[in-house]
Amino acid sequence: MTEITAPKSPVTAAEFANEIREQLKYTQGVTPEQAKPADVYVAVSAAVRRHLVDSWMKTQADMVNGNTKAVGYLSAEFLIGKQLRNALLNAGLTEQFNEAVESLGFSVQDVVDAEYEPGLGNGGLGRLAACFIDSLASLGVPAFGYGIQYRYGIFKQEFDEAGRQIETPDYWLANEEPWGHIDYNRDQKVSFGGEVVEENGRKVWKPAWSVRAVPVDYMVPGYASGRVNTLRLWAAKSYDEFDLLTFNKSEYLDAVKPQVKAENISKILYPEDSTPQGKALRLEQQYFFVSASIHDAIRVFYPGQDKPDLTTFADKITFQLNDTHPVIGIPELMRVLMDEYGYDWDTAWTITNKTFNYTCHTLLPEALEVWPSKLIGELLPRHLEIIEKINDQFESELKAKGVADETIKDMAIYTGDSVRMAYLATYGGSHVNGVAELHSQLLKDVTLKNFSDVYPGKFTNVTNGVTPRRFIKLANPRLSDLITEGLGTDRWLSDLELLKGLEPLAADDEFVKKFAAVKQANKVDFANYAKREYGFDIDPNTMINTMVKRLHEYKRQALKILALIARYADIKSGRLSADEVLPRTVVFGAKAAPGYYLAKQTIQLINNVARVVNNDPDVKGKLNVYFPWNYNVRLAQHLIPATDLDEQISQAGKEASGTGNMKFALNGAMTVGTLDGANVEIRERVGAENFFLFGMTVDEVDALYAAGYDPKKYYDANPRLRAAIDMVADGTFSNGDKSVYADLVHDWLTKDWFMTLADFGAYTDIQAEIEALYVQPLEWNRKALINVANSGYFSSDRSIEDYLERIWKTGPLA
Ligand code: 6GP
Repeated sequence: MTEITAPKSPVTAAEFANEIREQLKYTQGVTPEQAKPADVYVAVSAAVRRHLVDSWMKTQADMVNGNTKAVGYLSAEFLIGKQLRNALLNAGLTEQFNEAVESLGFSVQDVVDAEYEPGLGNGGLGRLAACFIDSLASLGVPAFGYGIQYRYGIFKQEFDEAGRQIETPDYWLANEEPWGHIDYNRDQKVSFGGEVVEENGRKVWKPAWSVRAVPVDYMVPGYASGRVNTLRLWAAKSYDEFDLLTFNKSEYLDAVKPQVKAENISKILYPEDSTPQGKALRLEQQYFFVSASIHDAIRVFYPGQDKPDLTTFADKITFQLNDTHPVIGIPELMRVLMDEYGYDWDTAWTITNKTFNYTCHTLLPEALEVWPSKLIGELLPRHLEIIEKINDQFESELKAKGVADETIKDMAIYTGDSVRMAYLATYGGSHVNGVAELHSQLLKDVTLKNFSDVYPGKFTNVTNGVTPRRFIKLANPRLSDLITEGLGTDRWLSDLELLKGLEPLAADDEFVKKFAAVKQANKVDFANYAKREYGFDIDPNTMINTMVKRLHEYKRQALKILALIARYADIKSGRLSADEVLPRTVVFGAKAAPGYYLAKQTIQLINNVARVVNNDPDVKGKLNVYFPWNYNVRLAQHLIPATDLDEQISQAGKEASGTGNMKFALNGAMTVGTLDGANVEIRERVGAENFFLFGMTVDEVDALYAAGYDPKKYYDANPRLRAAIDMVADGTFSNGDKSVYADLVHDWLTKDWFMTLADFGAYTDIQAEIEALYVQPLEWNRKALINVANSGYFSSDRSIEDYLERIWKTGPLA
């Protein structure tokens, strides 16, 4: 008997169809006959929201009235993906939806396709935030996600004829967006600029301009918890939309200037990943959402109180700073407590320190934000004063602890010229965590070493995780059914460690064959999807080998493409006869930051290698390369379940964690990877014999740097590497034009900052091992199944439980 615990809604499909009809009629004013799939999508979404609203209101009331501290997850990015399927799942309405929509004469696919994916994040950091709010709700922990409702999300990626990345705006709000509720009545005022004056011995900030922060609320339904939390994304509006006087002078554009200035703040998500962009607008954005959120929390937790007792603030809510982007919240809470509520410095500091915690998501020093003091001074003069004072206090504290003067200087939060946000976060909050064991260790040993020496107790680790609801249940229904069959229960959806129960089934050939059949069916589905969406002709009978992530040198897409070129050259030159070659389809997905030149060249190269390889009759059926543009959550949900082999090949010591690696392992892909980020923990759990490890370790990388790294040596020593690079240089992938990739080639041969060339040999060597296993489908799938069985640890539910215990010190609502 299979135990099913999935939520079930009390309504029947027929009743749900009636609810949809009502929405169509009363909200949208169309009959089912007039309706388009997009109308039905909006109607269904509104109907699902209605099913969630009671739980949502009750969760809020219990949160405010109870004694359970809430979590405020402050994040510049929430890459939430499409909402409909997830909301249906958690409301227990999936079956009713399928039937109801058909009974209204629509195809489920068309209705689901009508939803436009919000792109409110760049990559890992933003998707992690989305997984975390899902898990918080599913665990019944009261929480707010606080961020920005960008009008334009991450850019839409297209490729031009030459294979170059073209960025176009992602106007995701062009049509009705039924999930976010704009709450004009709970707005906040956020101010900027001006000066600080002394009045009656007190500092008073006289700002020069203000914007109106309007919350847009998204429900975050938990899975089988009966709880619905809130994702509150702020939109910037102007207080003076329109200047009539100017307009009447026929200066039409000038008349809307104030509106444009205000609305610019929430206009666009910075298309950055791991590198800062020193722009005033970015700091405005950060302050905008953090200030609004802090005031919002005070409003929520001390309703109707003019003089709330904010000494209890840290018992009401704990703020998690998702990387450095919201760190201006530390001086902001200090300011609010002192200037708006009259607390003294020490009291304010105690509250602030208890309220904030900081998660670092990088190891690249250049990704730790540093703001010019001048900019902060112009935009937020009072905050700069507070930061200076925090820095003074910090220095005295360090002196008292006997820290050497030189070290104190190295640790400065405020250097005179600039403010180091990671240092401010580390000192200003209670805890600092990295996102995988190795990463947290490197933070302590390298990136934030001085801080960890002085404040060892602040540092902890919470290894990332992903939500099994979206990334197994919704993305891979076949595997979900098989897991439920194998375990005899669907409880694994809220307790992913139960997957361990699948391990004995890896010895059962019949079960392994079913598992293999699931993968094969997913591959066929993906081939159809890729045909429909991109026009690709993918052969589902080849190995699907995937590398999807932001395009960054440290992630080393270059290693993959060079190895692929070497393979191509092997076949072309006859070194490998065509029948010796295991047929592979390599799929890339990646966006490059628009100003990141080498990353964009790499994209162009991948596209052109794809063009050449896919059109070469000599390798037909043996090697194919596809690069679906605009990688996003939707594509991930289709591609990950269909992947046989996943690439996690960053230079050791550079990828903080990775979360794609977890999604692939949980969906039964094998991984080829370096000892980096969470790969280390994945390998530990699934077993070294079930993971294709290659490449230098962190220590070996360091030693090679220290000894003086010369990439040219590797080029000279390895003929296959040389052949591959020469082909890039000689115009094979640029119609004979040698200039196209000259800079890329030059970088490889002279700098190669992330040691792609040094790891090339190890990477190409391990391919033989991979292919030897792949030709034994039963053994390959056995190992893939063992990966699934041992990856339950990588649920974001477990990550959240670790945060609750190690950092937030709170739990579910009673
Ligand atoms: C990313 C890290 O690069 C990735 O390794 C990690 O899995 C993810 O965060 C979630 O923790 N970092 C970013 O996206 C980023 O912008 C500043 O870091």
